[in-house]
Amino acid sequence: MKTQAYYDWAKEQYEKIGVDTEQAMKTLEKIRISLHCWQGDDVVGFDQKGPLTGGIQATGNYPGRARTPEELMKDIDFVLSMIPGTHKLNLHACYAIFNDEEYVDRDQIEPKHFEPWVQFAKERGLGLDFNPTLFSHPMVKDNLTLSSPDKEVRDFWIHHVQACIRISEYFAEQTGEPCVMNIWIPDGYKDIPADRLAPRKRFKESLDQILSIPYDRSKVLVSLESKVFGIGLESYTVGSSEFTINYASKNGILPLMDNGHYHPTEVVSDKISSMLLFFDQIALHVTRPVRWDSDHVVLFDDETREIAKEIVRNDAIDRVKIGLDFFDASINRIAAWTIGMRNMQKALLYALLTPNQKLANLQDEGRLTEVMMLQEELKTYPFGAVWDYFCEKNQVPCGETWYEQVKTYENTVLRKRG
Ligand code: RNT
Ligand code: ZN
Repeated sequence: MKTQAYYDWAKEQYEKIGVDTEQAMKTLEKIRISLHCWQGDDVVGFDQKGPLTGGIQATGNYPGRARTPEELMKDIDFVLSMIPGTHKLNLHACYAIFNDEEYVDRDQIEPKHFEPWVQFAKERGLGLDFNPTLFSHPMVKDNLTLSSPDKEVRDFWIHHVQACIRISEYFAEQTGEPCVMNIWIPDGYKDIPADRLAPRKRFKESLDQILSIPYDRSKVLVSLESKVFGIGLESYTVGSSEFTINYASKNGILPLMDNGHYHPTEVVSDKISSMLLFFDQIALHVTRPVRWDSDHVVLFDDETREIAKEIVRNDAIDRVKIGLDFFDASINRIAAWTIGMRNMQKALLYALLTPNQKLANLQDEGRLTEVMMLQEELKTYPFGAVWDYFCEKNQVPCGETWYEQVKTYENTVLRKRG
């Protein structure tokens, strides 16, 4: 068989440089990536009808946006059928599922409002991650939530995030796997603020109050995501990088780095090693910023590969919680999800097929010409043959063959949606 023959040859090539392709695939099979539910419906959710706010934007109006939980679940199922391995599903609080009579506001949500998602996850062996939704809601006043000067606003959101901790704990209990619960707030100012300290102080106090409720820290891994700016929030964000790293470090929670949330020439790949020296566990949102925090689909590009290398060669696969965070409404959403997820896996496989120890030794011996030479030669190694074999082994489509199925799905399912 073609794939097998190519693989056998590729295996030999990698063996010559001391790389065990079998071991690489075994390791990759176990890496669970958190698939973000929000690519399927342009971050709208089911608990409100308003626009997406909070300084984030999904652009495009490609047909087929999932409008109901049933549609979103059907789409996710289809995506999962094209992705090797078993993963985690990342939900946002705004994806609560209400029967008409039982609608409650975000400060009142309970595990029961996510019961269909828990069933969905359990039936498929998926883990669950969670996010409080502090945007697209009337209680976001003047672009502020947990840092608002208005106590009523702060309290509403404190109760929301506390409710989310209880839901996350329920997810962990039901799935038997820890739930990463990521807090991101949109809070900030469009123009130069008069006071940078007070909002951050209020945010800090809100977080203290949130984390003061009892919960099992081995089940709920609370993370805090930083950001440098948002649309309409260009001059100042309350949850800056320094704020979140310091807060996470002092309070035993995880810092979360989104690679769209830094200045344009700053790269998350260079930050991971430093963070690993000071935190047991860290979390990532892998995305692709094009000129700004645009949340384009993740590609098999230099930075994604470099991020993957940092996770793999620092022996940090169990310590780095990988989640995807992009939302492109301008192309087929199923394809967007599939491309991004497969690319994250390809990047990890690429890292696993790198003779990392050999390269590190060359660096330590000062043989930097060889480091460059080998890193460049590796780029044309038969990586694709191993990836195809991995897909075949995991009974998912090889190469571009999956796209035919997506086209059929688009014609028979997506284009029928209003
Ligand atoms: C926004 C953050 C945040 C969101 C999701 C929907 O800039 O990246 O993670 O994208 O929570
Ligand atoms: Zn993010």
